[in-house]
Amino acid sequence: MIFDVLTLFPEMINAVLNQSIIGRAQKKGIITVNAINIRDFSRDKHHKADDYPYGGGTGMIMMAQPIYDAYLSIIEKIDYKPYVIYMSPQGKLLNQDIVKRLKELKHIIILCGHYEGVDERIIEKIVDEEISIGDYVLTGGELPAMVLIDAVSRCIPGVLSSGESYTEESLYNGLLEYPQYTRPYDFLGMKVPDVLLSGHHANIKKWRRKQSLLRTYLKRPDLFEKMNLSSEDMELLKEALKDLSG
Ligand code: 21W
Repeated sequence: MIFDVLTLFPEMINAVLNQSIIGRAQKKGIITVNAINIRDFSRDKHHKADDYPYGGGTGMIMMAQPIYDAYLSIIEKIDYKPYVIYMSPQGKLLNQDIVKRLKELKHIIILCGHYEGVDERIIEKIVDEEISIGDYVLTGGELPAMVLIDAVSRCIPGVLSSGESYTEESLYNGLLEYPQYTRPYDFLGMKVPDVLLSGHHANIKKWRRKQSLLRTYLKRPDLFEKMNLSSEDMELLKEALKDLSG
Protein backbone atom coordinates (compact mmCIF):
# COMPACT_ATOMS: atom_id res chain seq x y z
CA MET A 1 0.00 0.00 0.00
CA ILE A 2 1.25 3.48 -0.90
CA PHE A 3 0.68 6.63 1.14
CA ASP A 4 1.76 9.89 -0.52
CA VAL A 5 1.62 12.77 1.95
CA LEU A 6 1.42 16.27 0.48
CA THR A 7 2.77 18.65 3.11
CA LEU A 8 4.85 21.76 3.78
CA PHE A 9 6.65 19.82 6.54
CA PRO A 10 7.82 16.50 5.06
CA GLU A 11 10.48 16.02 7.76
CA MET A 12 7.71 15.70 10.36
CA ILE A 13 6.28 12.71 8.51
CA ASN A 14 9.60 10.95 7.96
CA ALA A 15 10.82 11.56 11.50
CA VAL A 16 7.84 9.64 12.88
CA LEU A 17 6.92 7.04 10.28
CA ASN A 18 10.47 5.75 9.67
CA GLN A 19 10.43 4.46 13.27
CA SER A 20 9.15 1.39 15.04
CA ILE A 21 6.48 -0.83 13.47
CA ILE A 22 5.64 1.48 10.56
CA GLY A 23 9.35 1.98 9.80
CA ARG A 24 9.84 -1.80 9.82
CA ALA A 25 6.85 -2.29 7.51
CA GLN A 26 8.37 0.23 5.09
CA LYS A 27 11.73 -1.58 5.13
CA LYS A 28 9.89 -4.86 4.45
CA GLY A 29 8.17 -3.20 1.46
CA ILE A 30 4.64 -3.87 2.75
CA ILE A 31 3.83 -0.17 2.82
CA THR A 32 5.46 2.91 1.32
CA VAL A 33 5.17 6.38 2.83
CA ASN A 34 6.35 9.24 0.61
CA ALA A 35 6.38 12.71 2.13
CA ILE A 36 6.15 15.19 -0.74
CA ASN A 37 7.10 18.81 -0.13
CA ILE A 38 4.43 21.04 -1.67
CA ARG A 39 6.92 23.91 -1.62
CA ASP A 40 9.01 22.08 -4.26
CA PHE A 41 6.13 22.70 -6.70
CA SER A 42 5.90 26.44 -6.17
CA ARG A 43 6.58 28.52 -9.28
CA ASP A 44 7.61 31.49 -7.19
CA LYS A 45 11.28 32.40 -6.94
CA HIS A 46 10.99 32.35 -3.16
CA HIS A 47 9.22 28.96 -3.23
CA LYS A 48 6.11 30.58 -1.81
CA ALA A 49 3.25 28.13 -1.28
CA ASP A 50 0.81 30.25 0.74
CA ASP A 51 -0.76 33.67 0.42
CA TYR A 52 -3.19 36.09 2.08
CA PRO A 53 -6.91 35.27 2.12
CA TYR A 54 -9.13 37.09 -0.38
CA GLY A 55 -11.63 39.16 1.57
CA GLY A 56 -9.15 39.73 4.37
CA GLY A 57 -8.63 38.04 7.69
CA THR A 58 -5.73 36.63 9.64
CA GLY A 59 -3.40 33.83 8.66
CA MET A 60 -2.21 32.38 5.40
CA ILE A 61 -3.96 30.08 2.92
CA MET A 62 -2.09 27.35 1.05
CA MET A 63 -2.20 28.08 -2.69
CA ALA A 64 -3.98 25.70 -5.05
CA GLN A 65 -1.30 25.61 -7.77
CA PRO A 66 1.64 24.06 -5.84
CA ILE A 67 -0.70 21.47 -4.32
CA TYR A 68 -2.19 20.63 -7.71
CA ASP A 69 1.23 20.28 -9.35
CA ALA A 70 2.42 18.05 -6.49
CA TYR A 71 -0.70 15.93 -7.06
CA LEU A 72 -0.08 15.79 -10.85
CA SER A 73 3.53 14.69 -10.23
CA ILE A 74 2.12 11.59 -8.54
CA ILE A 75 -0.69 10.71 -10.92
CA GLU A 76 1.27 11.23 -14.15
CA LYS A 77 3.39 8.19 -13.23
CA ILE A 78 0.41 5.82 -12.81
CA ASP A 79 -2.62 4.66 -14.81
CA TYR A 80 -5.22 4.60 -12.02
CA LYS A 81 -6.69 7.22 -9.72
CA PRO A 82 -5.46 7.13 -6.11
CA TYR A 83 -7.91 7.99 -3.31
CA VAL A 84 -7.34 11.54 -2.05
CA ILE A 85 -7.97 12.42 1.60
CA TYR A 86 -7.77 15.94 3.02
CA MET A 87 -7.03 16.02 6.75
CA SER A 88 -9.42 18.69 7.96
CA PRO A 89 -11.15 19.79 11.17
CA GLN A 90 -14.35 19.74 9.08
CA GLY A 91 -13.95 16.08 8.08
CA LYS A 92 -15.68 12.92 9.28
CA LEU A 93 -14.37 11.79 12.64
CA LEU A 94 -11.87 8.98 12.16
CA ASN A 95 -12.93 5.68 13.68
CA GLN A 96 -12.09 1.99 13.22
CA ASP A 97 -14.86 1.54 10.61
CA ILE A 98 -13.26 4.21 8.41
CA VAL A 99 -9.84 2.60 9.01
CA LYS A 100 -11.19 -0.80 7.90
CA ARG A 101 -12.60 0.74 4.70
CA LEU A 102 -9.34 2.56 3.87
CA LYS A 103 -7.12 -0.48 4.45
CA GLU A 104 -8.59 -2.02 1.26
CA LEU A 105 -7.19 0.76 -0.96
CA LYS A 106 -3.87 0.36 -2.75
CA HIS A 107 -2.85 4.01 -2.97
CA ILE A 108 -3.89 6.98 -0.82
CA ILE A 109 -2.81 10.58 -1.26
CA ILE A 110 -3.13 12.57 1.96
CA LEU A 111 -3.22 16.36 1.79
CA CYS A 112 -2.15 18.18 4.95
CA GLY A 113 -3.19 21.77 5.49
CA HIS A 114 -1.21 24.09 7.70
CA TYR A 115 -1.92 27.63 8.84
CA GLU A 116 -5.56 28.43 8.11
CA GLY A 117 -6.07 25.71 5.52
CA VAL A 118 -6.02 25.34 1.74
CA ASP A 119 -7.67 27.20 -1.15
CA GLU A 120 -11.20 25.75 -1.35
CA ARG A 121 -10.81 25.03 -5.07
CA ILE A 122 -8.18 22.32 -4.49
CA ILE A 123 -10.69 20.47 -2.31
CA GLU A 124 -13.31 20.63 -5.07
CA LYS A 125 -10.79 19.57 -7.70
CA ILE A 126 -8.92 16.61 -6.17
CA VAL A 127 -10.28 15.59 -2.74
CA ASP A 128 -12.45 12.47 -2.34
CA GLU A 129 -12.96 12.63 1.42
CA GLU A 130 -12.20 14.91 4.38
CA ILE A 131 -11.20 13.31 7.68
CA SER A 132 -10.70 14.80 11.15
CA ILE A 133 -9.12 12.99 14.10
CA GLY A 134 -11.23 14.68 16.77
CA ASP A 135 -12.89 17.83 17.98
CA TYR A 136 -9.88 19.83 19.14
CA VAL A 137 -7.78 22.34 17.25
CA LEU A 138 -4.29 21.49 15.98
CA THR A 139 -1.78 23.54 13.99
CA GLY A 140 -1.94 21.39 10.87
CA GLY A 141 -2.90 18.10 9.23
CA GLU A 142 0.48 16.40 9.62
CA LEU A 143 -0.13 14.75 13.00
CA PRO A 144 -3.62 13.64 11.87
CA ALA A 145 -2.12 12.19 8.65
CA MET A 146 0.34 10.17 10.73
CA VAL A 147 -2.46 8.95 12.98
CA LEU A 148 -4.41 7.81 9.93
CA ILE A 149 -1.41 6.07 8.32
CA ASP A 150 -0.55 4.31 11.59
CA ALA A 151 -4.11 3.10 12.13
CA VAL A 152 -4.55 1.87 8.55
CA SER A 153 -1.08 0.32 8.25
CA ARG A 154 -1.38 -1.85 11.32
CA CYS A 155 -4.43 -3.52 9.71
CA ILE A 156 -2.41 -4.61 6.68
CA PRO A 157 -1.23 -8.23 6.76
CA GLY A 158 2.46 -8.53 7.62
CA VAL A 159 2.77 -5.13 9.28
CA LEU A 160 2.30 -6.53 12.77
CA SER A 161 4.29 -9.59 13.77
CA SER A 162 2.37 -12.57 15.13
CA GLY A 163 3.12 -11.40 18.66
CA GLU A 164 1.54 -8.02 18.00
CA SER A 165 -1.70 -9.49 16.51
CA TYR A 166 -4.36 -7.27 15.02
CA THR A 167 -7.83 -8.76 15.52
CA GLU A 168 -8.21 -9.52 19.22
CA GLU A 169 -7.69 -5.94 20.35
CA SER A 170 -9.37 -2.93 21.85
CA LEU A 171 -12.50 -1.92 19.96
CA TYR A 172 -12.33 -5.06 17.87
CA ASN A 173 -15.03 -7.05 19.56
CA GLY A 174 -16.53 -3.78 20.79
CA LEU A 175 -15.08 -4.23 24.30
CA LEU A 176 -12.11 -2.66 26.02
CA GLU A 177 -9.10 -4.85 26.73
CA TYR A 178 -8.60 -6.79 29.94
CA PRO A 179 -5.74 -5.73 32.27
CA GLN A 180 -2.30 -7.18 31.57
CA TYR A 181 0.66 -7.92 33.82
CA THR A 182 4.28 -8.95 33.49
CA ARG A 183 7.08 -9.64 35.96
CA PRO A 184 7.61 -9.06 38.81
CA TYR A 185 4.75 -10.90 40.53
CA ASP A 186 4.89 -8.37 43.39
CA PHE A 187 5.29 -4.67 42.49
CA LEU A 188 5.26 -2.36 45.56
CA GLY A 189 3.09 -4.93 47.31
CA MET A 190 0.62 -5.16 44.40
CA LYS A 191 0.27 -8.79 43.32
CA VAL A 192 -0.67 -10.23 39.93
CA PRO A 193 -4.15 -11.85 40.09
CA ASP A 194 -3.61 -15.51 41.01
CA VAL A 195 -5.80 -16.89 38.22
CA LEU A 196 -3.17 -15.70 35.69
CA LEU A 197 -0.57 -17.95 37.36
CA SER A 198 -2.89 -20.94 37.67
CA GLY A 199 -2.28 -22.32 34.17
CA HIS A 200 -6.03 -23.01 33.94
CA HIS A 201 -6.75 -21.65 30.45
CA ALA A 202 -10.55 -21.76 30.64
CA ASN A 203 -10.51 -19.83 33.92
CA ILE A 204 -8.05 -17.28 32.53
CA LYS A 205 -10.23 -16.75 29.47
CA LYS A 206 -13.30 -16.29 31.63
CA TRP A 207 -11.50 -13.86 33.98
CA ARG A 208 -10.30 -11.78 31.02
CA ARG A 209 -13.78 -11.64 29.50
CA LYS A 210 -15.20 -10.58 32.86
CA GLN A 211 -12.61 -7.81 33.18
CA SER A 212 -13.31 -6.60 29.63
CA LEU A 213 -17.03 -6.43 30.33
CA LEU A 214 -16.54 -4.62 33.63
CA ARG A 215 -14.09 -2.08 32.22
CA THR A 216 -16.28 -1.29 29.26
CA TYR A 217 -19.32 -0.90 31.52
CA LEU A 218 -17.46 1.43 33.89
CA LYS A 219 -15.16 3.38 31.56
CA ARG A 220 -17.04 3.49 28.28
CA PRO A 221 -20.78 3.25 28.91
CA ASP A 222 -21.30 4.60 25.35
CA LEU A 223 -19.61 1.51 23.88
CA PHE A 224 -21.29 -0.78 26.38
CA GLU A 225 -24.78 0.39 25.38
CA LYS A 226 -24.13 -0.66 21.78
CA MET A 227 -23.18 -4.23 22.79
CA ASN A 228 -25.55 -7.12 22.31
CA LEU A 229 -24.52 -9.20 25.28
CA SER A 230 -25.18 -12.92 25.61
CA SER A 231 -26.78 -14.15 28.84
CA GLU A 232 -23.37 -15.62 29.82
CA ASP A 233 -21.79 -12.17 29.45
CA MET A 234 -24.59 -10.57 31.50
CA GLU A 235 -23.93 -13.13 34.26
CA LEU A 236 -20.18 -12.47 34.13
CA LEU A 237 -20.75 -8.73 34.46
CA LYS A 238 -23.12 -9.21 37.40
CA GLU A 239 -20.45 -11.35 39.09
CA ALA A 240 -17.80 -8.71 38.39
CA LEU A 241 -19.95 -5.96 39.90
CA LYS A 242 -20.66 -8.15 42.92
CA ASP A 243 -16.88 -8.79 43.36
CA LEU A 244 -16.35 -5.03 43.31
CA SER A 245 -18.92 -4.21 45.99
CA GLY A 246 -17.28 -6.97 48.09
C1 21W B 1 -7.02 24.45 12.51
C2 21W B 1 -6.82 24.46 10.14
C3 21W B 1 -8.01 25.41 12.42
C4 21W B 1 -7.84 25.42 10.05
C5 21W B 1 -12.21 30.92 8.47
C6 21W B 1 -12.23 29.76 7.77
C7 21W B 1 -6.57 18.38 10.16
C8 21W B 1 -7.22 18.88 12.32
C9 21W B 1 -6.57 19.36 11.13
C10 21W B 1 -6.42 24.00 11.35
C11 21W B 1 -8.42 25.91 11.19
C12 21W B 1 -7.69 17.58 12.17
C13 21W B 1 -10.77 29.59 9.30
C14 21W B 1 -8.56 17.50 14.30
C15 21W B 1 -7.49 19.51 13.58
C16 21W B 1 -5.94 20.68 10.82
C17 21W B 1 -5.34 22.96 11.46
C18 21W B 1 -9.47 26.98 11.13
C19 21W B 1 -9.76 29.04 10.24
N1 21W B 1 -11.27 30.77 9.42
N2 21W B 1 -8.36 16.87 13.14
N3 21W B 1 -11.32 28.95 8.33
N4 21W B 1 -8.16 18.75 14.52
N5 21W B 1 -5.91 21.63 11.73
N6 21W B 1 -9.46 27.73 9.99
O1 21W B 1 -7.15 20.66 13.85
O2 21W B 1 -5.46 20.89 9.74
S1 21W B 1 -7.35 16.96 10.61
